[in-house]
Amino acid sequence: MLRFFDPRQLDHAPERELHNGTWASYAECPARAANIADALGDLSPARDFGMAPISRIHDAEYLAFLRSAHDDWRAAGRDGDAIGYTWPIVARRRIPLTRIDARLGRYSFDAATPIGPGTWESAYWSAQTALSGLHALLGGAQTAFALCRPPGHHAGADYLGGYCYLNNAAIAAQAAQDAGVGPVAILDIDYHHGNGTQDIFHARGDVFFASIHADPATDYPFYWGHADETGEGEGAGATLNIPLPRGTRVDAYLTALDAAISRISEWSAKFLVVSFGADTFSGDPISHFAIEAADFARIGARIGTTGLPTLIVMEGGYAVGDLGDNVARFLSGISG
Ligand code: Q9C
Ligand code: ZN
Repeated sequence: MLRFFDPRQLDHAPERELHNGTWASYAECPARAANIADALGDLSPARDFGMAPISRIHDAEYLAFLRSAHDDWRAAGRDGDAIGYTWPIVARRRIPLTRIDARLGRYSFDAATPIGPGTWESAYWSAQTALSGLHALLGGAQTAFALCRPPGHHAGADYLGGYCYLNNAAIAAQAAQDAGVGPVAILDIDYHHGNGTQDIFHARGDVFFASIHADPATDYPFYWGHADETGEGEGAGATLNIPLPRGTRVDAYLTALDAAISRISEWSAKFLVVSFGADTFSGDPISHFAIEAADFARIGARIGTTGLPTLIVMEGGYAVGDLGDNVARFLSGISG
């Protein structure tokens, strides 16, 4: 299977995050991608498809904010990574936001997602890596793996959060749709609900979004991912959420996966984007499912049975030493 990666994705290296009320070292670290890259080997570099496909998903003002946020932070006399502290939940008005702190709040939904000097560059190349995987599929490949980092599925059209800045899977899905290979379905199997992807496509009937994730009653991102979120307007019925309890093991997981896959084929998808998080792993330090290393091959194999051209986009997974092995098992399962 062709696999894509750009070393500029390693420039993003936040020092710390606010975790359960205390500062912790940043879980979404460059070593994650390095571990996967080492395990897979033979990575193709990303090509530069420019800003146009990113602008198909993200709001222009958000992109301008993200690009300059760290410079603006420095200009305000701050050190370290930029992070917000005030969120406009009761006042999302269109007013000039002169302070960088105001913009950080306006364009984010959590305090887990700092912006450092290398963040834009890494997020940009992470998106280009996803687009490079798509390009291989448009050229006739059956599957491709995009080693995206930072991840993307928590980022919405105009907000960052959950270690995510640009929604790589959504950008690639839109580009696939624009290239005429759709209808596209996105299957999100990260431990956490893909709220950004869901928001982007929630009112659209042309892209199906299915997610299997930890129940938001107990787990981040809390406010999205409940089973009754099924899409709205033209997108009514084109969103499927399957929340699962903490402690879920592979048998229950595969039952949920089969349900998601049959909905995707009933919907007559012609192209699949998989948002793959290895944070469903039993050894993941911030997650609570009980998927074992060998299970990843079974999960991959089920996805392979769709027979659809499939782009796999890397999302989360924080057991750094096990990541490459888990990803390799998943990909070999897909390839059969
Ligand atoms: N105590 C992805 O897997 N955690 N993002 C916030 C909780 C954020 C996970 C701190 C988890 C985000 C792509
Ligand atoms: Zn996750």
